[in-house]
Amino acid sequence: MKTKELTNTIKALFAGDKGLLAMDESIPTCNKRFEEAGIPQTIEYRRAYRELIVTAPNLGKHISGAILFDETIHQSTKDGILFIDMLKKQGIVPGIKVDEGTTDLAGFPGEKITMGLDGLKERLANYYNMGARFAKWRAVINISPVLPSRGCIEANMHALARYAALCQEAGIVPIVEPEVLMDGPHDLKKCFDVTIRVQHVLFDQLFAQNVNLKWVILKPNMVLPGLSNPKPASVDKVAEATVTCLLQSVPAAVPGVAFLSGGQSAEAATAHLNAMHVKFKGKLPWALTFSFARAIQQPALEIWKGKDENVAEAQKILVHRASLDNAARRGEYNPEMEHDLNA
Ligand code: 5MM
Repeated sequence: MKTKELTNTIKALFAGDKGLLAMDESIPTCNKRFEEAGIPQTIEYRRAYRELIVTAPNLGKHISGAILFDETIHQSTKDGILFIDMLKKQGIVPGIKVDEGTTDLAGFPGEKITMGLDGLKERLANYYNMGARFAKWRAVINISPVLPSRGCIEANMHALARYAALCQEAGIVPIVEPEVLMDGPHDLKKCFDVTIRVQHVLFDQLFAQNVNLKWVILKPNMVLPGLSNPKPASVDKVAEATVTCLLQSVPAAVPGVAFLSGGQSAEAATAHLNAMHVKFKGKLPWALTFSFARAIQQPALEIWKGKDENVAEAQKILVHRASLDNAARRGEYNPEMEHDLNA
């Protein structure tokens, strides 16, 4: 096993106050975001958008690793530089999403299973040769009055553990992402209960599959009330519930936790991460950072609108957003910093 390389990748990904940028939207998800922003949904617009991201000046000061999608990892800037090389130039470790999306889980109406284990060993070897040093696999868990089922949790966490074992064997650090979705009217306590249950099963499965936790990154949801719950939770309450949940389920051997944003606004995701650091400073056994997609990209995407003349401004917004998340990781974020583009 490439143990030294796995250790170096972990060190690079959690360096300083940096975090990860998830830019691994599949074609349908990227097209959906483009459609909402009035941007044409073509391969060239997707390439141009990813070029905007990887060439953003100073992105590497704030972002330690970027998760690419299969289409993106093969693409280049208009000057012919592979995105993966552009990221390396910025000092950003390239990563790759290797799951193949979700499908209905047979026997469990309303629940999903993530696909992609067939042929994964060979795909990982190819991605490693291309320069990817970490990977991501997302499992999706729904909450309803009767969900999630034990069958869904166990099947998905088993797949995550099989993926993680294959990654480590290939010299690639696995990000394991068990996402408990925000959809629904459930309250914060329900989200807490489901998230902790899912994570216990995940770590049990990782243990069963001989995955070494010192080379694993957990990408969890924050503990939040459902999107259609009329009672919002305060920033402090979310921070407290989320970290309490993690402290009760994530072994200290795990080097780092990097949150997904899950549909929160960029400001809310940053404020929640900040409150966790303020409240639990010096009390956490793992690094606690971000691996946001929408909460970093959305403001920039809305400025870009698919137009060349907006690229520089969109890049500025993108890098500023990442810098605010760095401040949150230090527990030094303040909403007033939102308006200071030089912060
Ligand atoms: C939950 O989605 C991940 C984090 O993104 P947010 O911060 O926006 O919640 C993200 O990495 C996601 O896995 C990718 O965008 C790919 O999603 P699809 O559905 O296209 O595979």
